[in-house]
Amino acid sequence: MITDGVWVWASSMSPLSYFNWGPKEPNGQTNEDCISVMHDSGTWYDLSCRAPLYYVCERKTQPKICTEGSTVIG
Ligand SMILES: [Ca+2]
Repeated sequence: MITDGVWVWASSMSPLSYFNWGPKEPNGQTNEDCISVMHDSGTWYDLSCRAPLYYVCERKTQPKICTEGSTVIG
């Protein structure tokens, strides 16, 4: 996070377009500027960037390829 309340990817500084905050998160105001993922629920929480953590990889989304007769639902 560079600006309070604006979450960005570290590599590109582009804003995140998806969030999966856990209950009562984010709650760190100016003290918790990084995001981690709960291993059991997959929900997110903000925390200090000084905490040693594993990293998350970015990847491009794959184009949705549908065969004839199928429907995209998500
Ligand atoms: Ca937090």
